[in-house]
Amino acid sequence: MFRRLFRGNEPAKPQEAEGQTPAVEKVVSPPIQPAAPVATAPLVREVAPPPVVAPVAEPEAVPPEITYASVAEYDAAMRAANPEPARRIGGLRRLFGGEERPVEEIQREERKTQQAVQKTRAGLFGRISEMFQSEEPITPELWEELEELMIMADVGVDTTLSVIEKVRKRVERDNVRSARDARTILKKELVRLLDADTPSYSERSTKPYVVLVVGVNGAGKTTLIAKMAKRYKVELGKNVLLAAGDTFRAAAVEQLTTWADRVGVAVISQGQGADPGAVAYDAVESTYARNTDILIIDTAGRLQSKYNLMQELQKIRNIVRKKVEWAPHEVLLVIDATTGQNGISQARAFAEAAEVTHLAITKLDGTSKGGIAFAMVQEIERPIKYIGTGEKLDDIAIFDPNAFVDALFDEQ
Ligand SMILES: Nc1nc2c(ncn2[C@@H]2O[C@H](COP(=O)(O)OP(=O)(O)OP(=O)(O)O)[C@@H](O)[C@H]2O)c(=O)[nH]1
Ligand SMILES: [Mg+2]
Repeated sequence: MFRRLFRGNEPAKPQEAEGQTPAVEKVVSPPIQPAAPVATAPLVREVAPPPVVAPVAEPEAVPPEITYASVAEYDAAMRAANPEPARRIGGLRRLFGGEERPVEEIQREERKTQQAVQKTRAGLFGRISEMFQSEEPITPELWEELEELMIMADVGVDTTLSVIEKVRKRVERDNVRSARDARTILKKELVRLLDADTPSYSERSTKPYVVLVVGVNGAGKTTLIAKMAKRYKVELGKNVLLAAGDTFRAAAVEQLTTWADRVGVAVISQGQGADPGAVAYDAVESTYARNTDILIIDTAGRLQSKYNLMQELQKIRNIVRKKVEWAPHEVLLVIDATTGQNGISQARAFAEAAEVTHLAITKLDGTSKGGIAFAMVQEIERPIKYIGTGEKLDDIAIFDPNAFVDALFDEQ
């Protein structure tokens, strides 16, 4: 935030624009606080450009003329000056993590969502959508059939019953006659099911933003990490670092490294059998030297017992938090949509072991039972952040409840 002092000589570097301390300073002395202000000179800056003494001496004593080039820059400086507390958000259509996203990005992801739920739409939800297009009056059979289809689509019995109950009540209260007129009410209730609160930090301005990825083996964690890395790097222009915290499975490190090479991001690893905590430590340490914006930590899906799992995830968490305030900012629980209701108890075990903040549902492209998304949010009480829409690097979409329900009902 003292960048203004240096103005005119040197354009703000990107990391400074984000309100971050320059990399060099971080490498040398992450734990050291800047020395007390030298009350003297307003002319702190060296004559020569090299930043030898630079950041230590520039504080508040100097004229408060703010020369930010733009509002965005000012915002970034303010954010840096006031590290943001955990925020709770939920249900905002165009916002995720409190951040607005470009319209093209949203549209692109809505198309991917459409594709991902193709099978679900062609099957169970397509049938529901058809039923609720009819101009015929609502009958008790309509509700029965809806119940059956939703349960078949993996929405889960309890969730299905409670949704139908709510829709029925609204329909009665508002004196809705035809199934077609009840369609909007049903869709609204379904969107509401996908709404859950979570502590949330800005992935665009928190640095480093640390993501811990957990979930049962084979759920699609490593693949999702590669997809996320690409999105962060290409779409958000972030400097991404991966940590190979799955030291349990033989080929896990190679798999992550291969993906990382393809995306063009760095990996911190120590090989199979290493202590995942040590890998996490190394990784967080090197975020300073590498000027990392986003650190994503892979973890093992398979551990001998829930106790081990809990120990291991807790350990990684503590190590990360010691180095970076509020980290991990995101604990992403990856769930394979094709495992259906069986996946729920596994997901629950992970949610208990790690303090999960968001869900990712993978392989939605491979199931006609996309209703699992509703069941998972209800069960884990966390929002879905990503969906996996295929096996390729670009097969990822930021989840949007409205877009998802629209896609299930074949509406855009
Ligand atoms: N169709 C489809 N396949 C996916 C998707 N995500 C992952 N896969 C596939 O699922 C398989 C397992 O993915 P991984 O990323 O290795 O899963 P993991 O959770 O890291 O597994 P472990 O490392 O064993 O714990 C791979 O064959 C992936 O290609 C998806 O969104 N759609
Ligand atoms: Mg893996």
